[in-house]
Amino acid sequence: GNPNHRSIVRDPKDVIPVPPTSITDVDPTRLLGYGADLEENHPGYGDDAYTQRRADIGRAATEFAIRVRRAENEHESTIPHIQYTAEEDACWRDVLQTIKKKSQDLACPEYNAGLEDMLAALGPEATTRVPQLADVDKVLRSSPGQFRVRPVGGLLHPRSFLNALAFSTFHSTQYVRHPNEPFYTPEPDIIHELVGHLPLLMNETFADCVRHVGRASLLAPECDMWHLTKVYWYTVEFGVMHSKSVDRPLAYGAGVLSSIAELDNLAGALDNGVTFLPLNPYEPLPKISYNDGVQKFYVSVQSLRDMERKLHTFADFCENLYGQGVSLKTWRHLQSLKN
Ligand code: NLE
Ligand code: FE2
Repeated sequence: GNPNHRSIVRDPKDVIPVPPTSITDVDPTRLLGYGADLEENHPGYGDDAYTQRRADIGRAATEFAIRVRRAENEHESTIPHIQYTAEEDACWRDVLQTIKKKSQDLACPEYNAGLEDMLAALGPEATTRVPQLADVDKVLRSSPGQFRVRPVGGLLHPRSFLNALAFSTFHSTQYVRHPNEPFYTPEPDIIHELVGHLPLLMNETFADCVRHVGRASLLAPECDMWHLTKVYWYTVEFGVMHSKSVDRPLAYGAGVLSSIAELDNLAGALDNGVTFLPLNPYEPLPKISYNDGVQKFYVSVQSLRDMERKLHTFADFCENLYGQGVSLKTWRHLQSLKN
């Protein structure tokens, strides 16, 4: 018989789910990552007051999500208002100051423009006090990127997180990182969202890239979810841009932009022999490790346009494949049998 026949038998994890048809279908309550007690590698581990504060702010986001889903009417004015403490404001001020300086040389120009526009739209208070997510949401909605934010209590389940991107919705945490380690935190916090993600989401081309990743995930079978999470991770979180006209890589990924330690790592990357891989979303990507310090390699694109073209084609490809009931994993397997 044909030896290829056996390999076509479907894994149950290949099954295509019922996709959400609007943002209301996307569940923001399934959290991954740090639990109620944090873990040993978290700077807030063992600090009961910090752990409590983080949990309280996170719970407000989850309660918001439940209210909204019940009402089926999501409005920006209902995003919880957080009364940030003087210590939290100081942490924001210090990180923002340092990143504004470093990003001049280390971030892509579209990021620097986005950060400036976002801060200008928020007003002078934004540089001294942690901006409210509700205010940032208004600014983003009326920017060329047309994104909106939804509060979330922590690291969201990949399917919910990626699906929401297809509906131009970015889930954002609201608690602030631990004050003892302002330069690097292992999980998303509001500084990471505000300084890392939201400035570039004002840019239409970048916002399109993010929507493409979301679109690729809508019909994805379970067995491809982790791969798509990696596509997101190595672009939107940790991607760098290496254009032919600039002699060094510039950050556009939020995890690099929101962390002074990551920016310094990127600054020394060329001298330290750090590897750069060109973006190829079709092939397996390296294992994600994000809570053990700075990146050991970066995935690069030439420009936002270059990335937009690649991710657009990739999302079309995924939609088509999934529409036929085939996973990327199975597709790769069939390709390898042909060769
Ligand atoms: N390491 C980043 C920072 O310190 O801002 C956060 C990464 C979240 C995935
Ligand atoms: Fe992030």
